Amino acid sequence: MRKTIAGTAAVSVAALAFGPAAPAAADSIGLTDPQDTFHGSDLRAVQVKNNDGAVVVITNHTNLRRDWRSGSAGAVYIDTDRADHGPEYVFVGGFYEGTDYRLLETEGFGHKKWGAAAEGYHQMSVDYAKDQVRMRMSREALDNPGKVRVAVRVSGTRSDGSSAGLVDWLREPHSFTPWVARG
Ligand SMILES: [Ca+2]
Ligand SMILES: [Ca+2]
Repeated sequence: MRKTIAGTAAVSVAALAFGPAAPAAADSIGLTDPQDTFHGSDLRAVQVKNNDGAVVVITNHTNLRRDWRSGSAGAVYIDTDRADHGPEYVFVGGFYEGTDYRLLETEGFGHKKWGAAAEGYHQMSVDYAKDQVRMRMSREALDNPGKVRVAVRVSGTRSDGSSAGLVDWLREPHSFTPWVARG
């Protein structure tokens, strides 16, 4: 399956325009993901912004629904420390109406590795018209990271209640985006 890295192209153009003074790495990156299923949770794109005030992760989907029966949910694993193997945080949330979200510390992938709640501002919002989920974390909540990268897993439930085949990772399971430098 073909993947594109929109952020890389944008940075190359910026580097040409501004010469050696331009930053070596992007402070935001966008990756697309193919349509793997027709379920509303299906992941189509991920954007990561490593801003001065906050880290923002925006995911786009096929057709998000308010209905709880969609079962749509996501886990964004955040790697903030190269020296410590795997992700240090996970932002988990339901994408249907009435669900909650949490930012947790984690020792790796999978809910058995999830730990205590992270301390600091974080917020999630779902835009059903845009099929978009926006997760925002303060730098303090992530222990003031430099570069960050994320791995994204979404899932859903079929109308018959089963969820077989409805897990969709950005690229491959447990694979991270490139590192995104602090802006
Ligand atoms: Ca997909
Ligand atoms: Ca790490």
